[in-house]
Amino acid sequence: MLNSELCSILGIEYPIFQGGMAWIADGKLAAAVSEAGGLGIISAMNAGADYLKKEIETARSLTKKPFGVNIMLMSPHVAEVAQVVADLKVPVVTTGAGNPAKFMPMWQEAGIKVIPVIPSVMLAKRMEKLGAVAVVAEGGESGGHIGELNTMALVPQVADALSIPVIAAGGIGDGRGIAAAFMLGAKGVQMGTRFLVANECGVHPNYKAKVLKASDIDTIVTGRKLGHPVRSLKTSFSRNFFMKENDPSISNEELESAGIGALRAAAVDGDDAKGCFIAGQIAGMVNREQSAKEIIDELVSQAEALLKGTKWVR
Ligand code: TUI
Repeated sequence: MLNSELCSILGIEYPIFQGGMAWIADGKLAAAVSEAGGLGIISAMNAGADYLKKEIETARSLTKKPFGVNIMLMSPHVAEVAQVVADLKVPVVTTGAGNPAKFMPMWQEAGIKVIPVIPSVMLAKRMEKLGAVAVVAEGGESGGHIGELNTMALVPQVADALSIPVIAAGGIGDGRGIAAAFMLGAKGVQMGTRFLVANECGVHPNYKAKVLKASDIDTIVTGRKLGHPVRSLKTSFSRNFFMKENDPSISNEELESAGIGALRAAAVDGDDAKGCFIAGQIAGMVNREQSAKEIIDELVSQAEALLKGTKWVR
């Protein structure tokens, strides 16, 4: 059985996280992944306290196993959702798109295991010092907000610098990616795009169809000029955004306003013209819909076959 110290730290069967995809990863998807033995993660995204409380309740009604909440630190509601996870004592909190330092004492007091997503060694070291139980090292192959480094370079450097476990994310689509991540020093993986097409994922059908159809070169990074690069599928919206970014007559304010609501338009409405369909570079490997359990079982059996004879399979 595929296993690492992450499993005993978190009380999960397999060291596989489902990424906290904004507007996509809800209580139902998180519960399905946790039930299958991984760690399901609810995205608090840009919503307020009421949305998050409802999704946590849903997850708790569907599974007794541990699950996590991802807090997007650029959310306008970050303070209130940070309080909700503390009040409801969710087992695990992951954070993204910023430095969670100011919330960590409150979460730790509530007994929450904090696992920040980090794009660099410097931030990883800071998080370890502040008491993070692990970090997710996310490379630029991933969908969404990305840093400078890719997974192949980032993961071993973070693993060398820390004594807490490192979870690799970005560019992992199957058991080969998991085995490779372990070879780079990771003790677990986080995957988003692969779980986006899970049967239990309630994202708009147009979104799933786009991921299923995507090839290796179908993602693009926009937002570099604004200081927050985001990887998404090539669509009329993202190509248009990319063109605007490279047009000096268009201001940053105008660009920012073009991006508002784009994640929701993709995930909830499946809107081709206004939506930002976030996905990672492995979208080209995701070609069929499966249940969360089928995905986890397949990943585990592929990774076990490759890692047989190592200490990660016992
Ligand atoms: O956060 C993500 N992926 C995301 S967030 C998102 S929603 C969004 N909305 C508006 C603008 C941008 C994004 C969609 N996808 N992944 C985790 C991640 N965190 N990647 C990179 C980082 C990160 C970047 C800088 C973490 C910390 C950080 O720290 C800078 C600092 O403040 O020191």
